[in-house]
Amino acid sequence: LVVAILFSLALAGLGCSAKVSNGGSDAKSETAPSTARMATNMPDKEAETPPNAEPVAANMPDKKPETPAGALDVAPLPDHARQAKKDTAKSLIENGSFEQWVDKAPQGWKTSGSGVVRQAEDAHDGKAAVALIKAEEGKWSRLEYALENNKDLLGKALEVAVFAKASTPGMLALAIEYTQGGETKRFERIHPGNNEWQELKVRTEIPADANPDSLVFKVFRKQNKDGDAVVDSARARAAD
Ligand SMILES: [Ca+2]
Repeated sequence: LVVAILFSLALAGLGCSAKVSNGGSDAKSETAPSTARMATNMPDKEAETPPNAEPVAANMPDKKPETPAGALDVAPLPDHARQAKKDTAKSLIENGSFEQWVDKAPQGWKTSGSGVVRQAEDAHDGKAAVALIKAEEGKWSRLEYALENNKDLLGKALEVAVFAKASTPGMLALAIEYTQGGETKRFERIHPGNNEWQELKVRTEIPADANPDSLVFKVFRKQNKDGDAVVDSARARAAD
């Protein structure tokens, strides 16, 4: 009897342990599928992410070309700010607005001959400007201002500027000229000829051994070109 009781207890013990082990394996098998579902969901989410990421990445190159254009739009602002500074600096040119006239030429200015300039009412500032008239065949019309007694400009940057309006491409130019060792150096800017007021600006380093009395601000109307050419607001200054 004792053996029978012990045997049945042992069987009961095995049954219990068998149940526990079954329960344990059931619990594991239940959690396993959900973990697997989680895992399968994860790749699905990741798969969705790249399509979303791609449009963003695709937008980036589209935006990049816009940025330089935006930068160009912004660029004039610092220029204007610098311009405001320049305007407060004293210009080396008197009567740069061409408001004062003596006989038939702007006071303080020289021309390449009589009749190559006339007073114009189409002014950029003030009430008057200078129109450069077409010269005789093969000759340029020239308006110039001598920047004399400016030894302190030697070895420094000089900046000259003028507002100009020209109706023909390649017709009107602004230049700085000086001589160095007997040789004439010229740096110029040419108006695009779109018949709109445009600032022409030339900046150059004046060599220390340049002839200090040779510095000249010049505006040229080139030969054999028809159309209108007007200049106003001439300035020259030692640049920073
Ligand atoms: Ca003027």
